[in-house]
Amino acid sequence: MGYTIGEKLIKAHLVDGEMVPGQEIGIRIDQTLTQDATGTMAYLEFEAMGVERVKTELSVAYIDHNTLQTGFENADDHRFIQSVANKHGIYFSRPGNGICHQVHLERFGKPGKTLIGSDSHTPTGGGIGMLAIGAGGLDVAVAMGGGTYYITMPKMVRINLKGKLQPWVAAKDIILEVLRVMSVKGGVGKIIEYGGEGVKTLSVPERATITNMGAELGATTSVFPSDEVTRAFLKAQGREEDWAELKADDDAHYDEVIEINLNTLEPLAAMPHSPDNVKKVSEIGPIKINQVCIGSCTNSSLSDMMKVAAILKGKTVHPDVSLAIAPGSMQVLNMIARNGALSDMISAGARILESACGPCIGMGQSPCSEGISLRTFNRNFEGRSGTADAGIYLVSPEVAAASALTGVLTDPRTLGEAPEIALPDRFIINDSMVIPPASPENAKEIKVFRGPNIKPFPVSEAMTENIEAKAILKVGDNITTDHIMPAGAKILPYRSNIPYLSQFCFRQCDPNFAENCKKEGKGIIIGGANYGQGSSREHAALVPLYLGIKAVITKSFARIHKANLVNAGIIPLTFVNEADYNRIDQGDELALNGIRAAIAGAGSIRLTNISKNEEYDLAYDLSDRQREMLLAGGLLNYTRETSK
Ligand code: MIC
Ligand code: SF4
Repeated sequence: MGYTIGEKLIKAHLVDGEMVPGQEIGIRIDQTLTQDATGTMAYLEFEAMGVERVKTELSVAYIDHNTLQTGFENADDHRFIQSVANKHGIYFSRPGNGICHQVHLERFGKPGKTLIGSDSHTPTGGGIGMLAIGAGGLDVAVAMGGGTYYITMPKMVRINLKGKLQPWVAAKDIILEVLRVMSVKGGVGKIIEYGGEGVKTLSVPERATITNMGAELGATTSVFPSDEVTRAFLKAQGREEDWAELKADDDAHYDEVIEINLNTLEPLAAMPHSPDNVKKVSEIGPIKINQVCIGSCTNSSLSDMMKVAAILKGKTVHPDVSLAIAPGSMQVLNMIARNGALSDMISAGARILESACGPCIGMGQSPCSEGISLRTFNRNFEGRSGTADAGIYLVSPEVAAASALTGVLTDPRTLGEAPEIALPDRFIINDSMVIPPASPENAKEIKVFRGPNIKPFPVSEAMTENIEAKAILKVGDNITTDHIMPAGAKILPYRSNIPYLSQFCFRQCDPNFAENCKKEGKGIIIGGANYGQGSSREHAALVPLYLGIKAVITKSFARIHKANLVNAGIIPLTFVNEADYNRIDQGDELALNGIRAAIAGAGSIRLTNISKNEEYDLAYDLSDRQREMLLAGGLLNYTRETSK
C-alpha cells in the first residue's frame, strides 16, 4: 500500500518507534523556529542543557510577539535572545522583519523538511509541504540540541477540495468550513492532508492560511502537496533550488476522508468565542461593528494585503470603525509600499501597524467595551483581544475590508466584481533583517545579556509515592491556554518571570486561583474535554507547576499542552467514566494513592475523593518514555538522569 504525504515525511525522518497510529514515534528535526514570547524560556532551557551549538540544519529566533515596549522587559528579552542566538548558532530575525510563520514561509521553509516551532501555528509551513509542528519551548530546545522529537503517530485525514473558489470566497472560508465540520477538537491526533483538483487552484499563501488554522482543529499538523505552484512560489522567492516534489501515492490509505466543494462555498465567519462557531456571513446578517483588524500569521501575505487595498482604494473607512492593518513581513510591507497599495490603505484611513502579531495576541488595539471586532486572525477566544466583553469574529480579508467600509458585517459578494490578484514573478528579497550567528570560533567570546526580569524557571521534583491535594479548580470543556495563562500587552512582558506571571493564572476562570494555590501549597485541577487547546505556551504548564499543581484530571487533553504538562512533571490523567467528572466539586479533598507505583508499573490508577468517600478509575495515555519522564520530575530531570 502507498503512503500519504504525512507518512512519507515521517518515514523519511523516523528515528524511533513504528508508524502505527497511537504509538509514540521519534523524528529527526531539520529546522526549528522560536518567537520571543516563548523564546526567552526556550533559550533559558537550551542553556540549561549545556549544548554549545545547535545541531539542526537551520534554527531561527524571531521577534514578533512582544514588540510593544512599554517598559524595559521586552527590549531586554529581545537583547537576550539576540545574544543567545549569536552565541549558539541561531539566525536572528530582528523586530520589524515580520511574523515568524510568514517570514519562515517566505525565506526559510523547504518542502520535505521537518520543522518544529515554539508556537502552535508552526504548521503554516505545511503550505509548502513541510512537516511543520508546534511544540513547547523545551521540546524545541531539545531539538536544537540534536535530540529526537516525540509525537504520537497521527491518523491520516484527507480533505478533498473539489472545484474552484468563487469570486469573493477565500482560503479562509475553506478552513472555516473545515472547522465547522470537524470542530476545535476534531483534529486531535491527526494529520490533515489536502488533495483533489482544488489544490492546484490555491497559491502557497492561500494554502498556508489553511494549514495555519489547522492548529485550531487541534491537529498535529496539516500539509499540502509540493507541486508546480510551490515551485513557482519558491522561484519568486529566489530559491527554486529548495523545491522538491511531494505528493501522496494514489493508493495511500486515509483514516477519514472529507470532501469540500469549493464551487458552493460562501463567505463565512467564526462567531464569538470559538473558531469552530462558524456561520455564513449572509446568515449572520449586517451586525454593527466597531473595529476591523487585518493581519496575523493567518492572513497577512502580499495577496491578502493587495486584495484589501483594492477593496479600500478610493473609499473611506466607515466613521464608526477603526481599521488596523499589520502586513505580515518586511517583504510584504516593502512590496505594498513600492506598488502603491499601502498608499491606498492609508488614504482610506487604515491605521498601519508594524509587521508583527500585534492585536492578535492583545499587544495593542483592544476593542472598545462590548466592541464587535472583525479580524482575519485565527483565534477569537473570550478575552484574548484584551477587552473582556468584546465579541471577535474571524473572517477573510475580503469580508474584513468590505465591512470596514460599510460599518456592518458585509458579504463582499455585494460589492460587484472581485479584484484579481496575481502573485509576482519575483518578490523583493532583502534578508538584511536576519542576522547570521557568529562563527563557532568567535562564539565563545560572546556575552549573553540577561535583564533583571529574567528569573529562574521552576523545575519539578521526582514524583512522590502518593499525592493528596484539593481539587483546587474545576473547569469545563475546551479550556484554552489563554484561560490558563493569559497573554496580552500587560502580561506578556513577564514570560521570563514565572513568579510574577503566576498571579494571572486562570484569572478569568477563578480570580482566587493563584492565592488558593499559595495557601494550599499544592493542588489538582479538574477539567473537561480538549483541555489546554490553543497555544503552545509552556507557561501554561510551568506556572501551574510553580503554583504546586501535581496533576490535571480531565475528559481529554489537547496535544501540545499535554506534552508540556509531562515535560514540566505534572501528571495528565483522564476519567475512565466521563460521568465521574460530575461527581467532583471544586474544593474536594482528593488522593492518588500509589500513583508512583502505578505509573512505574503501568498499573491502573484510582482517584479517591476523600470528601465524598468515593473512588473513580483514571487512565493515562503515556508512552514508556513519558512515564519515566514523569517519575523523574519532567523532561529536564529526565534528560539529566539519562545522560549521566
Ligand atoms: C498564540 O497565538 O496564542 C501565540 C501567542 O502565538 C502562542 C504562543 C505564545 O503563547 O507565546 C501560540 O500559538 O503558540
Ligand atoms: Fe502571532 Fe497571532 Fe500568529 Fe500567534 S496566532 S503567532 S499571536 S499572529
